[in-house]
Amino acid sequence: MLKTNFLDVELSNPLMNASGVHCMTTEELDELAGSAAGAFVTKTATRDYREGNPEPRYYDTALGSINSMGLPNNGLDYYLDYVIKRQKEGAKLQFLSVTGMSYEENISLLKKIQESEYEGVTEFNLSCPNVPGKPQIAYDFELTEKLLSEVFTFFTKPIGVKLPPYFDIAHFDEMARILNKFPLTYVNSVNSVGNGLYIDLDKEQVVIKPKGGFGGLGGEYIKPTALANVRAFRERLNPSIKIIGTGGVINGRDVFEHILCGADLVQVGTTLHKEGVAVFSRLAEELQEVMKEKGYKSLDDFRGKLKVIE
Ligand code: RRO
Repeated sequence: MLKTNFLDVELSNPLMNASGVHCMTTEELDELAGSAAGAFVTKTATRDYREGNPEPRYYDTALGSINSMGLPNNGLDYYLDYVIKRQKEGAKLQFLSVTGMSYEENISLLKKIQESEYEGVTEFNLSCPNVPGKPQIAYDFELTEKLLSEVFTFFTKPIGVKLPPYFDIAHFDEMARILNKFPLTYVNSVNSVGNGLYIDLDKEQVVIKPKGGFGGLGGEYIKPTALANVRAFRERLNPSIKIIGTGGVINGRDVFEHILCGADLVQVGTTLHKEGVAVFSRLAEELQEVMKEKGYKSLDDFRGKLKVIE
């Protein structure tokens, strides 16, 4: 009932982790691979190991989460070795997330992947909100176009981009116009809503240490923004570009809504962090329940079929 195809690989369901959550170490990745998730993505890797920002740097709130991890990761080689090893063991579809600390690093990371044995998907993260002094790439439209133009002179493997949320119709139009120029496998909307501020009222204090408490928001706060981005890009992107919907998935109805807006796959961040990998079987069951109630037999029966009021 929940089966779905991505790059001609049949997945048991459309659920994945969102990059950053439960995917930093091979132990965590093994747990994802052994979970009910249809696929998984690795923590965004830079060229070198990074310690990340000082702790506390992730905080669960009643309605979601705020984080300023600052790209802690074990370096590209660690994750590339992991996915290549699994590929040799027969893994069919994996997602490797990367971002560079500079323009040149972005190019060299992707060249390394291109030249490697890795045959899976690359998720190019253009939207980390938490590295002090480094603006989110995809809020700079000119830079995004220049970077992707160079990437596609040499990169021929499947690749998608992870985008930040946009909040203006003109920005949906302009980013979609740029993305439609390239043979992207998919677009993933959205990364966390950047630079929110959560306050502990008793202490009259912020809850995370980096950047004076500013951090990316996830969870319930961001579902309407995530759905708007999925819907807006589905309406604007070439049909060949798939969409991964990320943001505000707490239950099976949220997964249904992402798919109704046009998502091919749906990622879970904050709720995975709160519940662990058992979240995937719960969400799969809940999604099936919603579909049963509505009389839908497959995801294609309702994907992208959101109605508007005429
Ligand atoms: O590591 C992080 O601080 C982080 C990243 Br790279 C990202 O893309 N999104 C996010 O919320 N945190």
